[in-house]
Amino acid sequence: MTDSKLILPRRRFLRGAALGGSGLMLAGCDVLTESPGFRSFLRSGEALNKTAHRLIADRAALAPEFSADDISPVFKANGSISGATPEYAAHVADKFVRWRFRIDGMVQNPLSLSLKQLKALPSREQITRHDCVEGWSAIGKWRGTPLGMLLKQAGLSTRARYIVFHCADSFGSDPYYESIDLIDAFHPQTIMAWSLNNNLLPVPNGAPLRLRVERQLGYKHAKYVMRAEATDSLAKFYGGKGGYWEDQVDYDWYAGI
Ligand SMILES: Nc1nc2c(c(=O)[nH]1)N[C@H]1C(S)=C(S)[C@@H](COP(=O)(O)O)O[C@H]1N2
Ligand SMILES: [Mo]
Repeated sequence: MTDSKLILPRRRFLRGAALGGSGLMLAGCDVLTESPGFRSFLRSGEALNKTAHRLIADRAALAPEFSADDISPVFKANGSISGATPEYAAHVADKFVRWRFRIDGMVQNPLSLSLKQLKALPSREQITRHDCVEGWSAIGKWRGTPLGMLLKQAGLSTRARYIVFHCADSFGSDPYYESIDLIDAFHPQTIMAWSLNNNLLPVPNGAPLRLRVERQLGYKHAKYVMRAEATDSLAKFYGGKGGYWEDQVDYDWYAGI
């Protein structure tokens, strides 16, 4: 139950094609369709579209959800087990009453939300399996605010392409951070989770707020998220590869499962 089989993604080639040449619009060409050359071109266009549709549908598919009986008795904590800043320690001490989650960057109305405000918004609950590259899995019940809803409320710029999550913990001098694209940001199971197994998110699992991005591996699920920043480029953040482990040890930026 706790140790389900870990499936590592190796779909790099297909992923690269996912949002590529899908834009062929072939309509109303009665004369052209009579030429054999054009007909074979059309067929290849249709094939391309089919592949592209399948890949886009793949990114939109839901991760499996489980039942209450499947929940792991203990949800292991991994990586950092607390934030590292003095501010974070102060937030723990006063139970996060003065803490705010900021959404800024390429948005029209930056948001600053207390935990109470987040909890008052519509939320989604999901029982999902977390798969860590280190070879363990655990099933937990998460509740949180859909990220897409927050981004709509913030008036995400049409130029934004990624959401960067800034965390309160660090390894050495480098803070943990992660990023996802807008397909994942607006995926229905992508939530800013404030609850695990019916309790407020415990400190070891990322209190007060963490990302759940269920179609990707564990390291993408940023804990201790203080701020989400909309951006058009990942190059300007830290090592430029979109995440702490991506910068440090070349983990895939897209860690799809
Ligand atoms: N801020 C932050 N987020 C993080 C990590 C971390 O060290 N710091 N570790 C990642 C890894 S590798 C995993 S597997 C999960 C672990 O989440 P858990 O502690 O709730 O099990 O968080 C991810 N998010
Ligand atoms: Mo992990």
